[in-house]
Amino acid sequence: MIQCKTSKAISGMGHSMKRKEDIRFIQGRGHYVDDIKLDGMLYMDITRSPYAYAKIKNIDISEAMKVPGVVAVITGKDLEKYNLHWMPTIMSDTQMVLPTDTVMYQAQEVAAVIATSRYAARDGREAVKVEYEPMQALVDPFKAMDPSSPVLRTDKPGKTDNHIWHWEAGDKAKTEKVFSEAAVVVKEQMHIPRIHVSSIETCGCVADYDKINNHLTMYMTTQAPHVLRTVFALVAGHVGLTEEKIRVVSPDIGGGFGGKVPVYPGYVIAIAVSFLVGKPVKWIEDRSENLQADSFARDYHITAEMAGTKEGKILATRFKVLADHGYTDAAANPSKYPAGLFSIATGSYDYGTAFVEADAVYTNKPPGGVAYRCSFRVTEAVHAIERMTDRYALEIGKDPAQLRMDNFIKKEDFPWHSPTGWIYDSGDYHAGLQKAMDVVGYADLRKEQVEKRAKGELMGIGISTFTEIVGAGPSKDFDILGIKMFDSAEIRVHPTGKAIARFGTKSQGQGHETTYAQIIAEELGIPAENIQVEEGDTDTAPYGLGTYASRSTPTAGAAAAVAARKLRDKARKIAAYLLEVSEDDLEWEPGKFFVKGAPEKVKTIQELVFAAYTNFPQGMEAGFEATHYYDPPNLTFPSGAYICVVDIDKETGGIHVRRFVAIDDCGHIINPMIVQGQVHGGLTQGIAPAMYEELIYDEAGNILNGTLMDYLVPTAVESPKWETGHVVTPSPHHPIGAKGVGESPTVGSPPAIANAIIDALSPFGITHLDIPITPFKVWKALKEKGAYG
Ligand code: MCN
Ligand code: CUN
Repeated sequence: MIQCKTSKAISGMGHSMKRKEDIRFIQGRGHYVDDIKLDGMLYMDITRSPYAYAKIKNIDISEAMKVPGVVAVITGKDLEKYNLHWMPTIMSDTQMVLPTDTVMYQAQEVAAVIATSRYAARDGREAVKVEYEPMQALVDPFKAMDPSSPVLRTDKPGKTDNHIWHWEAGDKAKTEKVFSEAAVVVKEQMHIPRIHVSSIETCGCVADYDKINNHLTMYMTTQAPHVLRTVFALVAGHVGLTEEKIRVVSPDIGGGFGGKVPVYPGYVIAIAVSFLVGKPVKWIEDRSENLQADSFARDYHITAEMAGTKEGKILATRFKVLADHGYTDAAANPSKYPAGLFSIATGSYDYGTAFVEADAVYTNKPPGGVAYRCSFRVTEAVHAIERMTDRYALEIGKDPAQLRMDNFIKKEDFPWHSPTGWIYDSGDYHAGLQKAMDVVGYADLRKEQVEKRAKGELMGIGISTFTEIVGAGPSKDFDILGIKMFDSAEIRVHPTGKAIARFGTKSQGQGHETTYAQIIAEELGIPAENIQVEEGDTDTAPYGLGTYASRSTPTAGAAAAVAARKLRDKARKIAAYLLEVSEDDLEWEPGKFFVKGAPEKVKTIQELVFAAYTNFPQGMEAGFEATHYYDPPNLTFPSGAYICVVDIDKETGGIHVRRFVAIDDCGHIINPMIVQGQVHGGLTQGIAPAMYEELIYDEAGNILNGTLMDYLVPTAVESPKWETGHVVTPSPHHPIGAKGVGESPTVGSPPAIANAIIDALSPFGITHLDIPITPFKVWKALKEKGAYG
């Protein structure tokens, strides 16, 4: 199905080339931030709050300063002198770097201990004595919205409630009218739980300020090095650290998953300390700090409604969201989209009207919201629409696969204008679902289910046919703090025909060193093996917005193709000159130009590149380099059809995922093996929130599962055998027809699993359960419905 135009030696698009980066990774030779060791480097550790909400009465650093090796203890009061105790968030809110008087969530940073070794810093951290006056924490977002609740953000002058923002999309009046007239209306209240990425590498940095040259090198775990350089310059410009004096280097990253997009206080403190003491400062989080204090994901409370006919035609949807943002809005959204791309919640279905609204609220929890392969909240949107589609099918007694087939947007109706304002680029939803049904053997499974039900056995089949939206820009709509969302590629081909290419994105494990090389190989015919890809150093890479929201292929991948085509145009000119023909007489085949009808008159790309340095036409610019900043005309809309089969043990509620078939459509595929890896990992990160993961807080705001002993990350043991496949609908506006894929499986799979479990339980009148659906939740629901007599 996947067509390769290039030979294996060139390894352009469609080849399952082995990952170039794995040569170092599998030998333990990756170079991560904690591998960086600089002369005179100091170590930082952070004292954190045991309370979710408390006044700080006093911080006594005297004992900590006595710990051998401790050189300084920094508090909010110290930073206040430099006006560095607060910083802006991506959503134009404010966040404490270190508090001066109040802590707002458990595990919040309170003081930083700087020492000559990591051990001394840790001992010092334990010796910092903080006197707190605990206050009643506000943990429940609904309670926090109540006007009678105390105002949490007393630092904001004039703030009289805990409401952050209201946002809406779609047509409210029209939607209400359709709902009031519809024959069938279904409604569920759902919570998409607060979860946390558990990348193998935690966050950290080495801040290296060189006093003599007034220059900061910031080695750090960031998915967006250039944006952070600009943010640091905006924050520290007033002390003389202007943007040309800052270099951000993001070395190898051991998983990002969105958790390495935000600016964490630890980074800023490390910079401040290095600036003040003139020595490099290393800060590396431990596992519990990462889980308890870093950017969380999701935490959306959704009232979801669907209106339709008795026969199964969807007419309208209505979604009302309460978003628990913690104590500040530090979600890593594009600036104009406070609820991310949640308004894609109309899904893959063709109906006229929808209304989506969201309100965000402050609570005494850590900030975040956008992470964990979410495509800016598409995970929440897809869960809502796919759960409701099944809910509606159940209500009218129609097969959920048939209901979907009857409501899908047809492939000839693309580009399709959604009722909430998106223009879907392409898709073939019928083909995707049909393929998934064929692979899983849908009709036979339904027969088996009938037989099992007759015997009192619980078996469920769940479907999710989702539409994703990835690739931010276009820059006319998408920006981060005003910086427009494009991305970039710079290709430099050396005289011997080998190349280096640099990008504004930053791989955290996605395999960019391989796939970007393959894109360039496809366009120029230079073997991918001979194309060195570099990312993550702001001194060398062209400016870009970074890697998240599955945007690297849609933006920087496109930039690579366009830049390579500029070079091919130059190669054509040189070929015409060398072969003494007109450019029109030349034909291109990956790796060479030849004269039409005379294939023996040929110049290889390597010969043409060499000529660009040695023998080019008079007046032509020397060299073989091109740069492109790509601003996508639209987002790309990957899609998927997932089917999950579960067997449930009625007595214990134990859930066994028997089959999971995932048919993805990410347009043209660059590297099938890498895409399969992305899908396997993404599906595992889908089963995680569906069945295992949730950050739980008690009423006082204490996190109840703040270690990996209690927070259940699925392993290979819990993962079913993923059965994957593809449908290919190229993106019509992307230079190589590719769509992003990195997040699709995480976005699309949780509702397939939830739908399967609820399908199994539906004979007992169970219509919805919130994820994570645990054996206890299943058992409890069955008990409440009288399943145990
Ligand atoms: N690809 C391809 N053909 C396509 C689409 C993509 O071969 N049609 C390849 C790409 O070339 C790239 C990989 O698949 O090597 C993912 O590409 P893309 O979908 O563009 O996503 P990004 O590279 O922008 O990665 C971001 C995405 C996000 S947002 C999260 S979160 C996530 C994910 O990737 N975090 C990851 N996958 C991850 N995988 C690993 N190993 N580690 C993470 O932190
Ligand atoms: Cu929402 S997680 Mo990824 O966009 O880095």
